[in-house]
Amino acid sequence: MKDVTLKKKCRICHSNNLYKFLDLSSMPIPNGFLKKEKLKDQESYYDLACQYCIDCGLVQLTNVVNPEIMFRDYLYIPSTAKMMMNNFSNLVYQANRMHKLSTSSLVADIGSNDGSLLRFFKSFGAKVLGIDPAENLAKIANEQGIPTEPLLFNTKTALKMKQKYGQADIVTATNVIAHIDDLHGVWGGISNFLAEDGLFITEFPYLLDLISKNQFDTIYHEHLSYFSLKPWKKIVEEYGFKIINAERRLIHGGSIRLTHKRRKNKKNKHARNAEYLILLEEKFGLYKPEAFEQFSKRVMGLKDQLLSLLTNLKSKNKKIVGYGAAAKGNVLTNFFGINSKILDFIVDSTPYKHGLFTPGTHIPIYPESKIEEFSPDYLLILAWNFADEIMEKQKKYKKRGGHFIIPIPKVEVI
Ligand code: DWN
Repeated sequence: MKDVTLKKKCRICHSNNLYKFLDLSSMPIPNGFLKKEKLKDQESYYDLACQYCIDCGLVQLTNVVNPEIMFRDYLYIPSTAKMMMNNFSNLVYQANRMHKLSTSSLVADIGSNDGSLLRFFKSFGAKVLGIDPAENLAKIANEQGIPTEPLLFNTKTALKMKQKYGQADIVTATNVIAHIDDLHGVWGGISNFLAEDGLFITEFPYLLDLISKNQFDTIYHEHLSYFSLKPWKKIVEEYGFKIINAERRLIHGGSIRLTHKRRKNKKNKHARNAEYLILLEEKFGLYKPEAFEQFSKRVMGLKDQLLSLLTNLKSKNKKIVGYGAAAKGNVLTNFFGINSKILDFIVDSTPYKHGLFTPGTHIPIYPESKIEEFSPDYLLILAWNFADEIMEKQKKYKKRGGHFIIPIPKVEVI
């Protein structure tokens, strides 16, 4: 596969009736953190822009970057943020309530990363199987007792898993379905691999939250699709499933968790809460191009506001540090042109990111403890989805007269 290919057809309905909006210009892949010795090397930049399918409503990127480039050696692991861990345990508790887990149950997680979610399922006694293309993460998961196959999940690899492990009682996929180009291949795989009465539970950032809360920085090369329920329902029905529960979650700025079962016949209805959310999407105007035009305008407004605030602070010799070396933060800093002239450095709780530099903007990343030593005047919270937890953690900094800047959904100084 080439490094990047143009997406000319909708990945759900195959229509070519696509409407482009929000061009975020060309930028490096969002988790492409750099070692110091690599800063002088040429970085690969790829266009980042969105398009909306006029026929089914799916929002997707105009380009697909080769997954081998982004995921074969993947640096992102779910942060150990309390909110993240609570969300995982809540998902497992709900799954167990809907489909009693026992020692004979097999739970498979697509995009299992380092096995964080499966560890919760394992505590319920279930057999677990991770499926993730990142060989570096599969190795960590296997060493920690979470059997993991370093594979991209699709119809072919799903058949291999079924032959090797039998059918799964529960298949989960959190923050991964949006990363996969071959959506029909995933659904084909789920149809093969999931037991007749099995549950498929997926969770991904929700387009209604993204658009209504100006979360443009969650648009990046890893996220190929931005789901709302109307287009999602279409592919669910095509593979003979129905949504038995649809629930909005706070994680990652606003996600949606969908639980699916096979439907007995075409008359089977989706859960009322799924149909209700579709009404909400239509009421918001999510299936009219105007919603995306207004969204693009709001993003440009955010850019002006944040840049004038930061420039003004720098003109007064204020020290500003970024908080959270997040993929979304790399989109915001690259698109807004915020580099180490504005942010002295970024702090992050993830050990492997320490000593690395952000892709494109080359801002150094340090442990959170550097805040005490450097005592910046402002902390720009790039991981705004964890702002409450971060501000709680940095109470002392605030007491010392420090300020926080939260860029999304609006520029706010606290
Ligand atoms: O889909 C994806 C989303 C769900 O997560 C992945 N493809 C990539 C990733 O995006 P992200 O990097 O924006 O994810 P996070 O988990 O929102 O990033 C948070 C960052 O903030 C982490 O690097 C950890 C850091 N952090 C911190 O430094 N101190 C987080 C907390 C809570 C803290 O207290």
